Amino acid sequence: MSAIRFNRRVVRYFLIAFFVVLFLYVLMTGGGGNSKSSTSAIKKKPWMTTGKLGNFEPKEIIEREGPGEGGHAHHLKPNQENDAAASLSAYGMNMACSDEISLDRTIPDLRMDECKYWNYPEDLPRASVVLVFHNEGWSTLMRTVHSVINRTPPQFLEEVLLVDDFSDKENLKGKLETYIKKFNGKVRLIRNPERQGLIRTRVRGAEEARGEVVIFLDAHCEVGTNWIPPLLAPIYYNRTTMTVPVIDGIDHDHFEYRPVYQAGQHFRGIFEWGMLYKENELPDKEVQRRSFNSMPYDSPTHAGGLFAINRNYFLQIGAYDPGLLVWGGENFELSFKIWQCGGSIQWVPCSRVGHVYRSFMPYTFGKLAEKKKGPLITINYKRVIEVWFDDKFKEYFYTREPLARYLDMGDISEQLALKDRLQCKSFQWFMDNVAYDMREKFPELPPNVHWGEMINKATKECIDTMGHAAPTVMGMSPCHGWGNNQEDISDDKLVRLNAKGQLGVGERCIDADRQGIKLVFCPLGSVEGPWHYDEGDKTLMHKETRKCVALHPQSNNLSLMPCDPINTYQQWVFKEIPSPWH
Ligand code: UD2
Ligand code: MN
Repeated sequence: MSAIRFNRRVVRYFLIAFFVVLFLYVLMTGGGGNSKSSTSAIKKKPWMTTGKLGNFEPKEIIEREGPGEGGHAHHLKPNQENDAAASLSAYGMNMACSDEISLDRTIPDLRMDECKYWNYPEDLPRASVVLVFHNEGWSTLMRTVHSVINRTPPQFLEEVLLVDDFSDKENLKGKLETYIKKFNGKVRLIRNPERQGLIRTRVRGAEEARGEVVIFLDAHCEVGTNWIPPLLAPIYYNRTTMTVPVIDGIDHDHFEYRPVYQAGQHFRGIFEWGMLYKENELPDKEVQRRSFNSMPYDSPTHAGGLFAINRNYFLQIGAYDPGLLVWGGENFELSFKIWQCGGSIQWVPCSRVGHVYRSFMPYTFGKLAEKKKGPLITINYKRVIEVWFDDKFKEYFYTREPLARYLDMGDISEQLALKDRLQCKSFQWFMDNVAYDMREKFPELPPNVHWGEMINKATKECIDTMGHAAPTVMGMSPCHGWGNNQEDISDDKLVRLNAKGQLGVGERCIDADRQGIKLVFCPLGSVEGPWHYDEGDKTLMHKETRKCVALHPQSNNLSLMPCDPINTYQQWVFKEIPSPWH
């Protein structure tokens, strides 16, 4: 009996010891427990072989002669000026010029030198490159496709998926179907039966894609040397990481390919409180976190157009809010959602993609916009902030865009339920841990003391930017001038005076110098302003010079004059603008 019991005890001790050792082994090799990347231990991290080219670097550098080759500017002949002007106004880019440049043109390798020596695992996930388009020009669309086919190792490219958002241009119909046959199935085309806008069209692209990863690009891009392995690698280690290439600029007039940032300088995506996309230099903390300056780094937001994400993860987190319409704000929705719900966004310096920034938006928002009262992009912003911001931060948005309070954003209960279900963190957490560098540039906003039109007592006219961009002098015009431009509610006459004496119009500020009263860039990182408004006298005094804003009766010009509180040309009243969208 006792011998058997003794043996059992030995076996039991042996088993316990065995499991303890096994547990420690698993713990030490990182094979378990870490929910972020449960298999990271067996996945080899990218490795640097200084002096020896990385495993996916092209073996030879291709050089070609011809218009636009090497990413050089291509200038048309003087007798082509009409074609150039016509295409510029139809597409927001000079298609006449683009049409003369090869679809296979070469572009310069603008990566940091270090990038050439990184090696990546051979078993990275395969990607569907998804291009959504609405009435894009043929040659810029196809140059995007060609550049992807030419510069992506085939083993990583599942397909290029073209998603036509109900274009009506003739050459995007049958001709396109015929043309893509030459890619032997690598390029696939699907079409929306109705205009859906870029946001919903991208979601459809993700749903239809066959790759493990989807990479979205605008339909007027050119991908750079060895662009794909560095984008795929972070996702391979962690499926909740979304990656973003560094975007270079392609000139919309002559198609020169050039960097947007100075060599070796890193920026990351943030935003200002009116939800305009902004960038900030990479904070020291992030620089120091990495052993090489060419390594990916965390970014709070992204510009929107170009990124890679695990397809299932994207769909699991609800892709984009289906209530967002056509264009704008989706980049913030995805950024906040990813960070607040446990994922991350990394910008990847070794992956570069060029994008044609258009001179203006050549398309309208179609039927989807007609159903809406008010500016559609601001409605999108309102949805995004109402879902993802904490109450305190929502106020900053409404301080910066007072008219947004009146907008009907539709039903957001599904989005709030999703946020709950995914147990997402607060916006305060996001600001403290991810976008902690934002307050350097865009500090929290003090409330408006007044907002609306700023009316002169003598002439009953209103102060106005006159449609000019800063820096410019402010002018005067008849009041009630808002609402001409439905796309943009930061109206030229919508002025805000904050509790610290800052006078704002949209994202700009009003200041004064010898030349007059001016619209200027607001000082970065400050909400303090130069003004003191006297509630009794209705004068607006420039604190530094102690002079007052005065309207000149003859010229109708604005300038600083010695204060004269009984002079009605120096008296100003603010009148809130009632909802323009009943
Ligand atoms: C930026 C983004 C863009 C998108 C947008 C905000 C970059 C480089 N670009 O504007 O990707 O995030 O901000 O929403 O970050 N399109 C459609 N249907 C439409 C309208 C557009 O399919 O109804 C396509 C269009 O053909 C293009 C893509 O969507 O391929 C992006 O549109 P864009 O190039 O006009 O946007 P962009 O670069 O001004
Ligand atoms: Mn674009």
